[in-house]
Amino acid sequence: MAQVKVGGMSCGHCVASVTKALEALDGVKNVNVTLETGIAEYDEEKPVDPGAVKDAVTKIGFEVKE
Ligand SMILES: [Cu+2]
Repeated sequence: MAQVKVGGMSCGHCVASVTKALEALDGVKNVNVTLETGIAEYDEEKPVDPGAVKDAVTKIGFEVKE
Protein backbone atom coordinates (compact mmCIF):
# COMPACT_ATOMS: atom_id res chain seq x y z
CA MET A 1 0.00 0.00 0.00
CA ALA A 2 1.42 3.35 -1.07
CA GLN A 3 0.06 6.70 -0.07
CA VAL A 4 0.34 10.36 -0.94
CA LYS A 5 -1.03 13.42 0.78
CA VAL A 6 -3.21 15.50 -1.51
CA GLY A 7 -3.95 19.16 -0.87
CA GLY A 8 -6.84 21.24 -2.16
CA MET A 9 -9.72 18.78 -1.85
CA SER A 10 -12.88 20.26 -0.39
CA CYS A 11 -15.73 17.89 -1.19
CA GLY A 12 -16.78 14.51 -2.49
CA HIS A 13 -16.37 15.62 -6.07
CA CYS A 14 -12.71 16.36 -5.44
CA VAL A 15 -12.29 12.92 -3.88
CA ALA A 16 -13.94 11.32 -6.92
CA SER A 17 -11.71 13.30 -9.30
CA VAL A 18 -8.52 12.33 -7.50
CA THR A 19 -9.63 8.71 -7.25
CA LYS A 20 -10.37 8.57 -10.96
CA ALA A 21 -7.08 10.24 -11.91
CA LEU A 22 -5.07 7.79 -9.81
CA GLU A 23 -6.99 4.75 -11.01
CA ALA A 24 -6.20 5.76 -14.59
CA LEU A 25 -2.47 5.30 -13.91
CA ASP A 26 -0.81 2.13 -15.08
CA GLY A 27 -0.22 -0.20 -12.14
CA VAL A 28 -2.42 1.64 -9.65
CA LYS A 29 -5.26 -0.34 -8.07
CA ASN A 30 -7.66 -0.07 -5.13
CA VAL A 31 -7.50 3.69 -4.68
CA ASN A 32 -8.93 5.00 -1.44
CA VAL A 33 -9.02 8.76 -0.89
CA THR A 34 -10.02 10.27 2.45
CA LEU A 35 -11.27 13.83 2.31
CA GLU A 36 -10.69 14.68 5.98
CA THR A 37 -7.00 13.73 5.97
CA GLY A 38 -6.21 14.29 2.30
CA ILE A 39 -4.55 10.89 2.22
CA ALA A 40 -4.81 8.91 -1.00
CA GLU A 41 -3.91 5.25 -0.58
CA TYR A 42 -3.43 2.80 -3.40
CA ASP A 43 -2.00 -0.61 -4.21
CA GLU A 44 0.74 -0.99 -6.79
CA GLU A 45 0.26 -3.89 -9.15
CA LYS A 46 3.73 -3.05 -10.42
CA PRO A 47 6.13 -0.24 -9.57
CA VAL A 48 4.47 3.15 -10.08
CA ASP A 49 6.53 6.25 -10.71
CA PRO A 50 5.84 8.77 -7.92
CA GLY A 51 6.33 11.52 -10.50
CA ALA A 52 3.43 10.14 -12.55
CA VAL A 53 1.23 10.15 -9.46
CA LYS A 54 2.17 13.74 -8.73
CA ASP A 55 1.54 14.78 -12.34
CA ALA A 56 -1.89 13.11 -12.39
CA VAL A 57 -2.95 14.94 -9.23
CA THR A 58 -1.47 18.28 -10.29
CA LYS A 59 -3.01 18.10 -13.75
CA ILE A 60 -6.53 18.11 -12.32
CA GLY A 61 -5.88 21.06 -10.05
CA PHE A 62 -4.79 19.57 -6.74
CA GLU A 63 -1.37 19.30 -5.14
CA VAL A 64 0.75 16.55 -3.69
CA LYS A 65 2.24 17.48 -0.35
CA GLU A 66 5.59 15.88 0.39
CU1 LIG B 1 -14.75 19.29 -4.39
